[in-house]
Amino acid sequence: SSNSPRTVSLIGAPTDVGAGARGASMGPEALRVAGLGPALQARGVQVLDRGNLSGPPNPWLPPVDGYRHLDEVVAWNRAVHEAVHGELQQGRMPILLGGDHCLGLGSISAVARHCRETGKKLRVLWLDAHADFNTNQLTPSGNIHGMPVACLCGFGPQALIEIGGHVPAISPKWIRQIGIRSVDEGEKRFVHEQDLEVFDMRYIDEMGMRHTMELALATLDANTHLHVSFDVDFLDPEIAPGVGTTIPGGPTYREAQLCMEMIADTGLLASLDVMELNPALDVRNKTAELAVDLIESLFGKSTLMRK
Ligand code: 6HN
Ligand code: MN
Ligand code: MN
Ligand code: MN
Repeated sequence: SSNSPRTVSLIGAPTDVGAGARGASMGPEALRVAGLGPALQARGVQVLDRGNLSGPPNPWLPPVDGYRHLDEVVAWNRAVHEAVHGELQQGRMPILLGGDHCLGLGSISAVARHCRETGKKLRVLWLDAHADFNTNQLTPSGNIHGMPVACLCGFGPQALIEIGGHVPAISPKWIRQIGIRSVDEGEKRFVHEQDLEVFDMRYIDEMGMRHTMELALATLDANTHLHVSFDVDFLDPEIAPGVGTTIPGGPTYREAQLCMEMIADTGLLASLDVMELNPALDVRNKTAELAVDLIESLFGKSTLMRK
């Protein structure tokens, strides 16, 4: 059983303004070339490809006040926010094709706004090697793709945190982070201080992906809007080299499949981000193909029929 919408909308956001490496701007097209649309159609959902959003080019400048390209990041996030919110309002499931992960702010603030408007409870699964919980004071890079979770929780520049019209957009209590294995020194303290629920790689090593997902999905109910923000660098770089910030020691192919399958089993997935895919660093589009394979599992593909 599922209360997820039967129509999904693909929204491309071809930019890397929030990243430290160029190339995530080519992510949306690589996912299309890898067959995302037909793969979703084969899962029995109707697919609308809304094409790509547009926004300012990447000026490739150093950070100012601890933020790189803040104006450009704001412009792209506004466009993402409006597009994602529009699709939700039409009763469709938005799938944001990144683009770097700074755009998770625009996407999730739109989902949060929709949940406020409809009385839904929001849960965010953040699948990532990184916590993305930096501020301009804590960041080692100034790259805003390392800050979207903090911005969503109200810690960030005014122009970014107020995009959804409600500050903070979400509570740290609504987030479950999975696969984390690279957190900067100051960021670590802040994650602890804000009491983020993090299932890091040590937790997954010790308890297994099954138990991890059981806990991460434990407080869902029929009124929950489940959002998945999938940073492709969540995956082990041995299987997913096509990302800008590879960190060794991530989930294997089987662990990632189980993660996606257990999310699918909830029947509650209602919006998705697929972020940080970087075709300039990929090998014959194999990371994009892997992402599509995992998204098929997220939409219920399994080897045998399950009851
Ligand atoms: N991502 N923590 C590092 C930074 O620069 O803040 C890396 C962030 C990576 C962000 O992969 O979405
Ligand atoms: Mn990320
Ligand atoms: Mn990451
Ligand atoms: Mn258990």
